[in-house]
Amino acid sequence: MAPSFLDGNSMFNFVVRDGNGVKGMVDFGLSEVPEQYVQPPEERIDKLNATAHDNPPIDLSKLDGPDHDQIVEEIATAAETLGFFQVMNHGVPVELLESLKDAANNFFGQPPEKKAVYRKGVSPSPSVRYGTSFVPDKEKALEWKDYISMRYTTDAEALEYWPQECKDVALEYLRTSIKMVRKVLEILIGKLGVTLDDSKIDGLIGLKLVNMNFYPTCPNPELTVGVGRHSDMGILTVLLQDDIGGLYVKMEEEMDGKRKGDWLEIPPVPGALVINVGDTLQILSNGRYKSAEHRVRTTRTKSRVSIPIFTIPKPTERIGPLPQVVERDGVARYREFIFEEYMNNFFSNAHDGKKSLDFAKNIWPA
Ligand SMILES: O=C(O)CCC(=O)C(=O)O
Repeated sequence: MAPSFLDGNSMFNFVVRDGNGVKGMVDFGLSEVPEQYVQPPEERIDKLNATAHDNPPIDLSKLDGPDHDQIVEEIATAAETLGFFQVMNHGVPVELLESLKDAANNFFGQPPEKKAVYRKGVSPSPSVRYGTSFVPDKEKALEWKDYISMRYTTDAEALEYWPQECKDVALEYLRTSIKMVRKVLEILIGKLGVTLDDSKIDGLIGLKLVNMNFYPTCPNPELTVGVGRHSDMGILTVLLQDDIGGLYVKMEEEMDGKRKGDWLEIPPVPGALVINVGDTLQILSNGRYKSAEHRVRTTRTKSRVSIPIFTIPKPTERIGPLPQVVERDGVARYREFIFEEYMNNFFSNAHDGKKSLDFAKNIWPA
């Protein structure tokens, strides 16, 4: 028998606690979204009022040729302005990108009980978590999204515990992407006039999460969000999106005739990957690189998948603006902290734009 989605408690229990996810609810056939998914007007996404970000992907293969310096400039400029850019010839095989989207669709296409085994508290490993929305217990309106999150520790652990439907491709995606992340990070740190040794870089991207997001079809896309406004907490995020579209980034500054506060859509480009700056890189650079506020809309007719890799510091890492940058800037815009504190704060609050960065703001800059 179909549960009552009109009753808030039974809907919440069915979707969140029992692990049926938004997909489980949609599969029963819904003509309108439950009230708990209706966003306040200021959070709704006006599809007709957004412009596409039409910059072509940056060709990373040119880093090895005569255009090296120009490509470095393009990467740094994108990180300093929008905090988002797309890349091609990134070293992740294009066939793997297709297999990843298939694997995500296969995983979420399974019956709810197959996914629910990975819920928090019952998952066979603390590094694998299936869930829905971001922090459902704290959100005023829920996000129209289910996800599986896989934290990398070792290959052996991943092969033992990550879901069968996606573990091989997810591991290969991580292996190939991480080389590119290192390269891009070294370029960005280098543009700050700083050199970090390998062990420091290892610490800054020591925690890696491969997530798969599934956005089921939605009867009221104009009232809901797939993911609410937020920035990512780590260093750099790599994102594979399918061809549905719906990822929007907020302009931090006026640029190329677009106004501060405007939302730009990052259009799907076959074979390309999206890269974005996270809060920690903004902090390390003392504010020069911008962690990008972004959000995702839902769609009426087709479900969407996206597959981000979040590169994040080790929880024990001491984070703060790089001393050489502070010396040059004459001011430290952020304070120092142990990364675990930042992470705990991030995961205990609902998405709220770039508010996560307030945790690190220096109240009295030196
Ligand atoms: O689905 C997307 O395009 C973005 C996903 C995202 O922002 C996230 O998982 O934090």
